Amino acid sequence: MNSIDYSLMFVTDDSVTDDDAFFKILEDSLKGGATIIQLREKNCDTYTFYKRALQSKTLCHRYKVPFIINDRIDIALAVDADGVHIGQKDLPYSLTRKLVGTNKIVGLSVSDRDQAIAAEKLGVDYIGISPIFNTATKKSDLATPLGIEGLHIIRTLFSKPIVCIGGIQTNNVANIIKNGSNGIAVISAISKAAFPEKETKKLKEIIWQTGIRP
Ligand code: TZP
Ligand code: MG
Repeated sequence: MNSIDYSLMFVTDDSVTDDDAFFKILEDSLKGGATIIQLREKNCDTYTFYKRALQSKTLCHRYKVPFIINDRIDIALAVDADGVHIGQKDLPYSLTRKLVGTNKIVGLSVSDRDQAIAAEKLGVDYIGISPIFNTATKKSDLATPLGIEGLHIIRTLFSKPIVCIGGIQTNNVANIIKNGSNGIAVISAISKAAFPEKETKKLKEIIWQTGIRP
């Protein structure tokens, strides 16, 4: 999929179990200018995931924002999402691509240089540097943070868009963008903000000021 704006990805917060609160935050992020949405659910049953995916996709498309699904290719196919984001322990990229077809976005998390080299060879649409900084949001299976130094190295190895995730807030966005990332992916910066729409606008303004102009 071409010409996707990866500059501000909001990854939904699965700790928000109340649907009204969940969709209010999602819509606030869209009003604030999130450029792509990733639905991430680690704990709910398939039916609940599917229902959230359907409603989220409708909302995202109302704002003309692409909508992708974390991990679950079956759910992405079921709701005809715009793509999927997979990790190193999900179905392999080649199989994922075969299942979703050539017109969907497929992003892959990478946690070290070898994974970035492999992602370049595979031709994934974008990579998520995971994590760039430490975070309390993802408690299990979190690799060592790559930091700005790791971002520098990976930038030389991967030619397509890079999105960093983990511990990103308004105070460290500019540094990430200046050092070669094409965007940021955040959960708590938006979902835990007192005013998610306002916070999204702040993040967007910093990204804009730092130089990403889609
Ligand atoms: N993958 C790596 S870090 C992370 C995920 C899903 C959590 C990011 O959450 P936050 O709140 O933006 O640090
Ligand atoms: Mg995964």
